Amino acid sequence: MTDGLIAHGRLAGLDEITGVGVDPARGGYSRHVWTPAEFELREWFTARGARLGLDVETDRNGNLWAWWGAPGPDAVVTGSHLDSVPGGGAFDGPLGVVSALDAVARLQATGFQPSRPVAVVVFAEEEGSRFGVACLGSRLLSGAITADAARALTDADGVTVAEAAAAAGLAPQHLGRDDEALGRIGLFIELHVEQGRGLIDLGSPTAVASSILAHGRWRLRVSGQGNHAGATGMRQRRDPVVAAARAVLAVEQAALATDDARATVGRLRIVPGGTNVIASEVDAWVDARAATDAGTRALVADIESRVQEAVAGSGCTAELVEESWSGVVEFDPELAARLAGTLGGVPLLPTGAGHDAGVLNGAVPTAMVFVRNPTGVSHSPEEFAEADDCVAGVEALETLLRSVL
Ligand code: HGY
Ligand code: MN
Ligand code: MN
Ligand code: MN
Repeated sequence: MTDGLIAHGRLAGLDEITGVGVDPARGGYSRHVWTPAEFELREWFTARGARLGLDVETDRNGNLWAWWGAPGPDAVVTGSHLDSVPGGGAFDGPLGVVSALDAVARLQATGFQPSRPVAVVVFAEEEGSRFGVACLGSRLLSGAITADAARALTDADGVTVAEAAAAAGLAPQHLGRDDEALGRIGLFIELHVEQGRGLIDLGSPTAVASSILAHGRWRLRVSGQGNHAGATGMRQRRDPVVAAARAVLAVEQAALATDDARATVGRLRIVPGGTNVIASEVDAWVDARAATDAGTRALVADIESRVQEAVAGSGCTAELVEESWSGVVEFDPELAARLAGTLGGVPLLPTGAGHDAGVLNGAVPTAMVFVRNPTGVSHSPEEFAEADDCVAGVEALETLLRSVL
């Protein structure tokens, strides 16, 4: 039964937001927390929830909760996020939110009466694209980041989380661990588009998550001497862009030398950034991931020493500072196996991508469902999921909700 689920060849909910946050310069979507595009998505979510008779509330950390029935303890919560990376795809985040709403709609359409409270959740700033720390909303909710640390984070324009939260109508002094909201979650199930090739290789439209790589973000600051591009001879320079280029190669070499490790520099900031100006400073952000916490720490230590070696003799200095950390996540194997069994024996699949479900895993029972991505590409406009697979995801979520409600 796909009635009403599909519009223009994709899930109707995704179709409704297809024009929101389009980024013509980068391609894809840029939907960053508490920006006009993201506010529009929040309004869309509230209206769509209202169409299903759900009461939508915003918690003190800016996460949205759409309640089917009265909010209460031991709730079954499902959902994901609506924000994106810069120039991201249409599915990472929104697929889980739309599928959750569709699964609730299908339960309602059959007259199903849940035995426990049900909520669809939208977590704020999952990508950390504006303030640098991924899963900020779920970290604040669960206390995985302190309120003080979160309030002080800044965006590229120097706006703090405290300022942006206040502008969004939140009380910045009330950001932080939310025992009331956390205490209501009896089970959280996040559906997400798969971000690699796992389900292509397995030949399955869906899977249940088994684990997430350890990962974190570090800021590498390379400092040199700003100067004139024409008046400064090549041997008189302390050019941090050249030193940073060598440092980026060192990051790659460290990851290549570690089994199953990944290290990425996807963002650079050159100060002051003029064509005829030798820069004074470069920030390069390093995303590093590996199979274990110790392996990831060792990878970062190796990156640090290779970077120092790479910049030695350049007249520049380099400093690596941790901005966020997520330890390896092992989802409850019994719960994962039970849910996979409920879905008729779908595979269990590890992932290298971080999720709010990973942050919440230590605090509440948590599971994830992945939907096949035929491109194997994510954090890019090429990210995709076939309509049939999206419907299979909604059906899987509906089946899981029925089995626990
Ligand atoms: O960066 C990540 O792993 C995730 O997609 N937020
Ligand atoms: Mn993502
Ligand atoms: Mn995501
Ligand atoms: Mn001049």
